[in-house]
Amino acid sequence: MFIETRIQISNRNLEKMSEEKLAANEGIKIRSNYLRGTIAEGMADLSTGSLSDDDQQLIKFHGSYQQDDRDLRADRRKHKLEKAYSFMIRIRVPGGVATPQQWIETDRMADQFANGTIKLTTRQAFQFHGIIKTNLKRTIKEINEAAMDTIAACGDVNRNVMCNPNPYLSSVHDEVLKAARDISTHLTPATRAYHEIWLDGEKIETSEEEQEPIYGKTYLPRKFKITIAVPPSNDVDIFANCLSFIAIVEDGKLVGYNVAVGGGMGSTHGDEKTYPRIADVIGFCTPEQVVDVSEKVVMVQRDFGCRTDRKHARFKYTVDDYGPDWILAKLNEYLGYDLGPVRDYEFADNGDRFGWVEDEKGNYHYTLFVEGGRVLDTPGYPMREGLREIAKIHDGDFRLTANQNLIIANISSKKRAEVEALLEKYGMAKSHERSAMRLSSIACVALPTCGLALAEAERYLPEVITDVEEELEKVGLRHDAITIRMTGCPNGCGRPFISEIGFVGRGPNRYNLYLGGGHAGQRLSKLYRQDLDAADIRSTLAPIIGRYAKEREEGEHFGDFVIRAGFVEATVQGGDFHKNIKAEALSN
Ligand code: SRM
Ligand code: SF4
Repeated sequence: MFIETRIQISNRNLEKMSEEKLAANEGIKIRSNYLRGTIAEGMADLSTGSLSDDDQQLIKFHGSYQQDDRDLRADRRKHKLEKAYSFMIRIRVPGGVATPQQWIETDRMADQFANGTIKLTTRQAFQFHGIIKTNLKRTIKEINEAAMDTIAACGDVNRNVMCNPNPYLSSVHDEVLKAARDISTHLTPATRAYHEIWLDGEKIETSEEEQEPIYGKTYLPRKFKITIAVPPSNDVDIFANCLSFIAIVEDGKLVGYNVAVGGGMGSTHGDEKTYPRIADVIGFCTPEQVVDVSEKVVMVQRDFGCRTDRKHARFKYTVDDYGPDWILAKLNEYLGYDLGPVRDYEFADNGDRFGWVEDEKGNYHYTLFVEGGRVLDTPGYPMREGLREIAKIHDGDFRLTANQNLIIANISSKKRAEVEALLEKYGMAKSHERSAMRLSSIACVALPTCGLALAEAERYLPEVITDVEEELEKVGLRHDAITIRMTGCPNGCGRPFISEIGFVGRGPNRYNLYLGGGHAGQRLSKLYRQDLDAADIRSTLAPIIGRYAKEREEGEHFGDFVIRAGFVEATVQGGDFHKNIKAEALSN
C-alpha cells in the first residue's frame, strides 16, 4: 500500500513535469517496457556491430556500454569502415568481495571474450572491455553462471554498493559487508527484462505482470551511488556518493550509521551550473534501519530529482535545490520515524593499507597495488597469471578496493606460505615497495575505450608519477602519501576533485590541475592551473612540493598545506568550487 502511494506520487511528479520538456532519456525509459526496448532484436541484427540509439541508453541498465576503439577511429574512417564497435561490461560486486572461483571465471572470460585484461574499477566492480556484439549475450550469461551479475551496474538506478573492503576489523566488517549486500539486493531492479534478454528467462505475456516497486517505470532521474565506510578509513570516499553510511563503532560493536547525502563528482568544463559536491552528514540510523533508509532516500530522489535536465539530475543537485534540512525532513516523513542526531566520527585517510595485515581471527590479508586497476600480463610482470595461480589454491576471498587495488583476503595461516611463494614467483611480493604517491594514485579508464575522454588518464598517469617521483626523491618525500588522481574528463570517475593533486583532461595532452583536496577525501579541491602539458606538469608541481618539504608543519597533509601557503583557497562546498579561483589559474 505504502509503495503504491509512493509510485502515485512519483507519477504525479512526472505529470507535473511533463508541462516542461522531459529529458530525452525519460521518454526512452517510458517507452522501454521496463528496460526491454528492442535490445533483443538489436542483438540479433548481424549487419552492424552497434545497437540503436535508444537501446544504447537502455543497455546501460543491463550493465553494458557500447563503445568503439578510439585509437582506430581515424584509420577506420579513412577506409570507410564502421567504427570498431565493441561493448564494455561492468560486473557488480557488492562490497567488492569475490570468491576465488569467481576470480578464475572472470579471468577466463577476460581472455575468451574481452581484451585479455580485467579492470578493477573505482567502485569495487570488474569491467571487461572489447566484447564484440556476437559475444555479449554469452558473456553476460556466463557471468551469471559464475554467480555474479551485471544488472544495474550502470543506468539510472542504484549502482554497485560499496563498503570498506579491509577486513582488518573483521567482526564489524562482516556486518558492514552484509549491509552493503542487503542494500544492493533490495535496490536491484525487479524487471524481468534482464533474465529474458540475457538468460533466456521466460517471457512475460503482458506488461501489467511487470512490477518495479521501488523505482516505478521511469526509474531514477539519473545514476545513484551508495557506500559504507568504517572510520578511521574513508577508503570508499563516502563524500563523493549520493548516499553514504558511516559506521559508528562503540566498544568494538557496530551501533549504527551516520547518514550522509548529496555527494558527487561530475561536472562539465565551462559550465558553472555543474560542480562536484561533498555529501552532508544529516543523521543517524540503527543497523536494522539501513536498508529502509536507503530505499526511502532513493524514493525521495525518484520523486523530487530533476527529470528535465540530465546535467542537473543527480541527487547532489536535489540536495542543493531543496537544502539538506528539507531532505532530512522529507526523508523522516517517508520513513515514518526520525533519524537520530549525528554521532562523532573521524576519518584519517582515504587510501588502502598495502602489504600484509593479520586480523583478530588469525587470518591474513595481502593488499596488492594494481596500477590504474588494470590486471594484465606484461612480459616483465605476469600479474594476471600470478593471481590466477593464487585463486586456484586460495581458501579465502578477493576484495576489490575503491582505489582500484586488490586484497587477497582471509588467507588462513596454513595457506599463507603458499600464497607468499606465488606472490614472490610472479613478482607481486614487493608490489607495495613503490613511492607512497604512486600507491595513492587513481586513474580512470579514459582512452581508448571511454567515449567521453578528452585526454589520456590510465595510460598516462604512471608516466606523470615517474616524473614527480624524481622531485619527491630530491626533497625526501618518497614515503609521504599524497593522493594524486587523473581523469580524462571532468566527469570525475577517479574522484579527482577530492584528491590532494587532481589532473582533469581538457583536450589531448592538456590537463587542469586542481589542488587542496582533503587527505581523507573530506574537502573539494580548487583549480590551480589550466591546460598544462607534460612538461608544465612537472615544472608546476616541483616548487610546490619543494616548499611543502621545507615549510610543512608537524603532520600537515599536502592538501592542507597548499591552502595555508596560499596556492589555492579552500573549497568549502560545491557551490564554491568555481569561486575564488586565482587569476593565474586561468592565464595559460
Ligand atoms: Fe564513471 C561515465 C568509467 C566511476 C562519474 N564512467 C562513465 C563511462 C561509462 C563513460 C560513458 O558514459 O560513456 C566510463 C566508461 C569508461 C570505460 O571505457 O570503461 C566510466 N566510472 C568509470 C570507471 C570504470 C572508472 C575507473 O577507471 O574505475 C568507474 C566504474 C565504477 C563502477 O564500477 O561502477 C567509474 N564514474 C565513477 C565515479 C566514482 C565513484 O562512483 O565513486 C564517478 C564520480 C562520482 C559521481 O558519480 O559523481 C563517475 N562516470 C561519471 C560521470 C559523471 C556523472 C555526473 O554526475 O555528471 C559519467 C558521465 C555521465 O554519467 O553522463 C560517467
Ligand atoms: Fe571517461 Fe571521463 Fe570517466 Fe575518465 S572521467 S572514464 S574520461 S567519463
